Amino acid sequence: MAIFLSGVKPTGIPTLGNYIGALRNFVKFQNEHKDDLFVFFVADLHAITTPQDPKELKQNIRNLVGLYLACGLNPDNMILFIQSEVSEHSEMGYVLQSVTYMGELERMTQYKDKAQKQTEGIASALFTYPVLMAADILLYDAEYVPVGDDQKQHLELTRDIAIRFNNRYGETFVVPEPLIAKTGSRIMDLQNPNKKMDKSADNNKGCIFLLEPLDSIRKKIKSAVTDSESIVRYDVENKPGISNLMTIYSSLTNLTYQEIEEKYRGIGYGQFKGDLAEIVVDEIAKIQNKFNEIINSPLLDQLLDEGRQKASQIARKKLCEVYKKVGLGRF
Ligand code: AQP
Repeated sequence: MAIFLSGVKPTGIPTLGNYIGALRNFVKFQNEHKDDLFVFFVADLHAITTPQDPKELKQNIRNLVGLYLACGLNPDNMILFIQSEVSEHSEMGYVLQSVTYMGELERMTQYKDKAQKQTEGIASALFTYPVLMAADILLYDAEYVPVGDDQKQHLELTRDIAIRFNNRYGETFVVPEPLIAKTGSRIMDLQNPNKKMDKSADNNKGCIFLLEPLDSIRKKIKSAVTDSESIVRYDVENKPGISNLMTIYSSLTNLTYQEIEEKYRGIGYGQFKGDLAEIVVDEIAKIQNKFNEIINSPLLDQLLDEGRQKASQIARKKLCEVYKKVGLGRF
């Protein structure tokens, strides 16, 4: 049985980028690998690496759990939990800091990007974030980690940490593989197609949120930045706006870029954007309907309680093995 693992930070309402780059793939992999185990969590400890309003954070955690299920995750072969409820994550993170070098963390591009945006000082947790992420993964012996393209560098560091630990203390960790989709692994902001669509972006106009009113979604897609050529053609370098919209189109319809180009040959951007708006709205409306059905159901807490228990059991065993190998305590 293989183990797949991934998480999402509750720093806001997940975006269409999170959906296409991550959540949707979780569901796809789960459907394709019914005999394997899927470990999914709400990465709330990661969320507080940048300032969060406590009330909003609480609400975002709940909403994210609802969205995980509304997007189609199947409780049958899944362990679903909230990261901060399984204390082994922080404990393992600390041990792994002892085999991670400052230079490695200084090279992380996400740290550099996010650090620049902090106006009231940079939390040291933002710097050590990738080590906690390594702990999240290595605690469960996860073989596969489905993520968007922006997490690739963190995954590489996780692999390096696992290999270094194994070399120093003996075979302990499974070295995980990232699973990054060929299309849609980096959905860009609709107003600034050179920047990733971020759920905590300063300007929301270029971001589509999964719980946003459908009309607002239509408007955002119709006013997405494109170019003056008015030819639907995939060319990231010269036409980043339309190429990003084509990526969204392709991800949600499975049409290739060539098929989309043929379909819209001789037709302007207006028709293309109108069609895309309806495709996105159809997909998100289904998620919102399901979300509204389940968000107040006791099933959520039931799943989270069970998830916490199962996750703790696996994580505690791994943590004890690590403490023993490192020589800590009386193990
Ligand atoms: N724009 C994106 N396109 C494709 N995939 C994306 N992911 C995030 N943004 C895009 C993938 O979603 C998963 C969960 O991400 P996360 O919330 O844990 O952290 P993030 O990568 O930092 O995402 P955000 O939305 O940009 O959050 P904020 O604004 O809070 O920093 C990951 O697999 C990620 O790759």
